[in-house]
Amino acid sequence: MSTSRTSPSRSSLRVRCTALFAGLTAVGALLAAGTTGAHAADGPLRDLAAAKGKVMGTAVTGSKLTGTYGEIAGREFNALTPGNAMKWGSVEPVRGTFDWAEADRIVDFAEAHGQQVRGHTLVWHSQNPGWLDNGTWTPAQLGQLMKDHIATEVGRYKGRLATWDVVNEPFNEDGTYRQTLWYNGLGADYIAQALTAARAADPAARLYINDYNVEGVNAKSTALYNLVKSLKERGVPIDGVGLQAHLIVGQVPSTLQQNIQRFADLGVDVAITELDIRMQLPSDSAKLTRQAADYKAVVNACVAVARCVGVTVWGFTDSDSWIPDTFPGQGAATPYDENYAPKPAYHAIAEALGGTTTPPTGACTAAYSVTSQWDTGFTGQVRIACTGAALSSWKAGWTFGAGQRVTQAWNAACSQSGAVVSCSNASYNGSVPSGGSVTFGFNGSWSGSNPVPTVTLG
Ligand code: 9MR
Repeated sequence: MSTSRTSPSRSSLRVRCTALFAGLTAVGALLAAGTTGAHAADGPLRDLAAAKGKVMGTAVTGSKLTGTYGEIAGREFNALTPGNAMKWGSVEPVRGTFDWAEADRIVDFAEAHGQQVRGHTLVWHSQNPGWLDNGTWTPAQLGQLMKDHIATEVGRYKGRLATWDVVNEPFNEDGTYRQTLWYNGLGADYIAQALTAARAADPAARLYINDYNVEGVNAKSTALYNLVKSLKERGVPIDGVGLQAHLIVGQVPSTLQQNIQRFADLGVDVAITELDIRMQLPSDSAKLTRQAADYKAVVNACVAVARCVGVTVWGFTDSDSWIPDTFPGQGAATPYDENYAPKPAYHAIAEALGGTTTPPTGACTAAYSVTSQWDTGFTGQVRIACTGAALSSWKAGWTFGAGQRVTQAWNAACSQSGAVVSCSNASYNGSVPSGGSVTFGFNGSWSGSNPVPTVTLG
């Protein structure tokens, strides 16, 4: 389970105001610009992805593959990953008693819709059956159990699955091996043994190691890198690495593309396997816009590297996401809302996959103006206005370029640290409806010059 990234993200719609009147000293001059985002007109995502030679997948729950959920899953995605249906605890809850119903349903659905299936997952420390977790096994018994499980499950779907997440989440955050049933019983070689068994069971399936918090260059991803390198050197069958990408709004690692590239340079494929980007609830248009930019950044990074085979979202609708149960107060992490309406993130994915954009349909803008100025002081104001979009709370920030300081503010709470000013709404004016506006003001000091800053709205 991916729970190590726990800090809540700050909502931060970035609305850049263009400096039309830099060096302004006159009264009433205006700076404004910015938008909540252009919408891609097109879809389905699977066609855009296919045109780029990429996979656009989603995790699914087999029992839900009817009605609107089924329509979207079939229409928009060219790959499916069973969210839970192929885990050991699902398929063999009682030793020797198998339940393939949901897994079969997903594979059948995928074949009927011309979709790949990513098998998930064979060897993991979580969601194992009780009989396995609670049993007492010699290393030999444990190794046999693992190989038999792989032979049974991979064998069942031989020739039908494109890919398997053979080993899931083998590392700790510091890059040491996670102490699991498998590691403790078999040592680190359980990974090579599992991959070898999977290759034997289905020589055509692409075999992956999959983990979370390995999206950027860090200790954990470097441990994974070193493992893949050594497996390749030893001739162990390893075809790819899965970067799960359970991310937080505003926190896409800046080294994502570089990290994808370094794995690709080892001669393996890379897939973004479980993408979701969570936020503190409630969502608002600013957070959703920032989330869209984050989705776009992730898809862009994959598109930019030839061996990145594609992106899978971990559930396509907020009504089918693991986030709210695991991170109370957080959610809205997927590209569709709970009522199956595409969110800005959906359009951002489409754009990153080469979809054409149409003019913005909604925008909130911030306009900074100096309303009066005297020898050492000035009065300024910022007007936030929305058209075709709305805000339920806001923050406006800027960096003064010439030593100005805010001395007093009204209709907002402002603080200044160095040159950086941050203002947030008062209790009574956080809401800016479509067609509405809010203005706050401040007094400031200046000397020499009083250039107009760029305002970021969030
Ligand atoms: O989405 C899965 C959720 O329904 C399960 O309750 C959870 C249990 O750990 O597993 C979720 O999927 C996980 C995936 O299999 C591996 N990476 C982390 C995912 C989120 O926990």
